[in-house]
Amino acid sequence: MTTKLPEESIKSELETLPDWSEISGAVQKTFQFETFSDAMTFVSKVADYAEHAQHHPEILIRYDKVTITVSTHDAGGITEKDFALARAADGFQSA
Ligand code: H2B
Repeated sequence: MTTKLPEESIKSELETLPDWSEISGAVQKTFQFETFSDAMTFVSKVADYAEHAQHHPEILIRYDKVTITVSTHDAGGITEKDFALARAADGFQSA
């Protein structure tokens, strides 16, 4: 069972994740791409990860920008699963 992280753990995790921030009980980042097609390739990778991990973020696509927002509904807050998804998404951007 994944448990909700205390605020100090969230803060220290965020220090390791450039441009991710805590907003309304979730973690969020907006990724910028050169083209809509690049943005959609990224979204597809995040979707594959989400299905594999059974952990699903909110995904907002605005042409060449993608905003990922994620919290753990089952735990009622931010958990290690959200940071694992954040790290994976950062990896997909540079892939
Ligand atoms: N995604 C997110 N973001 N939070 C959850 O708590 C969650 C999920 N729970 N995806 C998963 C699905 C759970 O309902 C299933 C049974 O694994």
